[in-house]
Amino acid sequence: KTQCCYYSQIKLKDVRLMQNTYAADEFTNITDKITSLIGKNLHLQLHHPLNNVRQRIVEYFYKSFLNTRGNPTFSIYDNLNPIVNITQNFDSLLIPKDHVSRKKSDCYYVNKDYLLRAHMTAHQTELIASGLNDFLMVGDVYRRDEIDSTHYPVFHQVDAVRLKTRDQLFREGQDLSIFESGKNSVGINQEKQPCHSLEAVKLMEHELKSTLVGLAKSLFGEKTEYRWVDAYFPFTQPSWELEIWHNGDWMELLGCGIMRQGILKNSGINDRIGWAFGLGLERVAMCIHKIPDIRLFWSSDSGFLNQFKSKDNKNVIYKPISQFPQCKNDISFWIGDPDNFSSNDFYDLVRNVGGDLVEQVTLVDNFKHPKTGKTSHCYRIIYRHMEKTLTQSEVNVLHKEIEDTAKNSLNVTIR
Ligand code: FA5
Ligand code: MG
Repeated sequence: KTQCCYYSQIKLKDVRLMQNTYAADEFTNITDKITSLIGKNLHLQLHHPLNNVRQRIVEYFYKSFLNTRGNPTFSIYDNLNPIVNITQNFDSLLIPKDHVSRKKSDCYYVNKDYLLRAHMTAHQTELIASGLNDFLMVGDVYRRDEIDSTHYPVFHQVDAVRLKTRDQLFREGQDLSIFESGKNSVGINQEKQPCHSLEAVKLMEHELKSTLVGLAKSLFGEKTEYRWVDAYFPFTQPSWELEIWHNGDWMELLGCGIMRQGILKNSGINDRIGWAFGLGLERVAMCIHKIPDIRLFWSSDSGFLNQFKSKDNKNVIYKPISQFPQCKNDISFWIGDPDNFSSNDFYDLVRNVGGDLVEQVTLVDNFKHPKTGKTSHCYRIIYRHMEKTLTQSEVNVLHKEIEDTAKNSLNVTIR
C-alpha cells in the first residue's frame, strides 16, 4: 500500500477524458479538479487576457517572417489534444529515461502510457514530421507544483520551431555548410553540437535572440531591460533563458535554443537546422496588466473579464474587484511512510477538496522526532474567496474535510 490510495476512487474505474477511456494503473494520479479544467481553452476565449497575449504574439510572428510573396510563413496550432503519450512528451525530445521531469510527483499521469502534456514542446516532432518548417504551438500545460499566487497546476505556453536549409541560412556564393564534415572528437561541448558548423550555429543564435528580444519589446515596451542566461534543456544545445526586469527583479520569460539534431533526424529531416523556444502566457499577462493572482485567469466573474474587452486592451491595468480577507488554518500530521510521501500529493489533495478557495499552502514545519524517528509536517493553508468574504465557520468545514481526506488517503495521522 502506497500513497496512491488517495487516487483509489479513480483507480478502480477507468479514466474518461475527452471522449476516450484509459485503463487506470499505478501511474494514474490525475485528480477530479484537474480533469474539470481540461478543455477550458482560456487561450481561445474571446477577450480573455491570455487570448489577447496569444494574439499579439501570433501577430508579431506574422509580421516578422514573410515569404517572397509577402505572406506569413509561420502557421499556428492552438487546438492540439493535451493528452499525450510518453513518446511525445519525453522520448521524442531525447529526455533521458531517468530525468526528473518524468517523475510521478511532477506530472499528471492518466496512466503509465499517457499524461497531460507538461510542455507544448510535446507536439514538436509530430508537426515537424508532417512537413512543417515554421510553426507556433499554443495550449494548456499541466504540472504538479507548489501553490502560491504565481503557480497554478495548469498554465499556458507558446512554443515555436523554425527550421532553415543551407540556402536559407547563407548568402549565395558563400561556401559554407550547416554540418561539419568528420566527427568532432570533443563530443559534448557547450558552444555547439559536434555535428553543426560554428557559422550555422552563430547565424541561428543571432536570428533566435533578435526575434525574441523583439518579441519582448513588442509586448513590454521598447525600453524593456533584458538579459540572456545560459540554460540547459535536453532537447536544445546550446540553450538560453531570456529574463526581463520586472517589479525590481529579473523574471524568466522563456527558454530556447538550437534544436538537437537527433530530434530532426528522427523526424526524417537531414538538410535543416532549427531553433525553438517555449514561453509562459500567464507571466506575460500578469506583467502587462498587473494581475496579482494566477487564479484570476480562471475566474468566470464578469468583473474580471469585462476589464479586457476594450479595443486598446493591451494597456489595461487590472483593477481588483475588491480585496476580501484571508483565513489561515494550519494542519499537522505524522507521515506513515516518508519515502512514499511527496508534498505535491498533499497540495493536489488540498486543490481537489478546497478548489480555488485555497490561495496558498506552505510547509511551515518539517519535524523528525528524535526518539521515535517519525516525521511530521505542518502546512499553513490560506483560504480566500476572490468575490466575497469567507466566514471562519465556512473555512472550518472545508479544513475539516481536508483533514479527513488526508487521513483516509495519504497514510498520515493528524496531530
Ligand atoms: C519548458 O517548458 C521548455 N519546453 C521550453 C523550451 C521549448 C525550451 C523549446 C527550449 C526549446 P520551462 O519549464 O522553463 O521550459 O517553461 C518555459 C516557460 O514557461 C518559462 O520560461 C515560464 O515563462 C513558463 N513557466 C514555467 N513554469 C511555470 C509556472 N509554474 N507558472 C507559470 N509559467 C511557467
Ligand atoms: Mg525554466
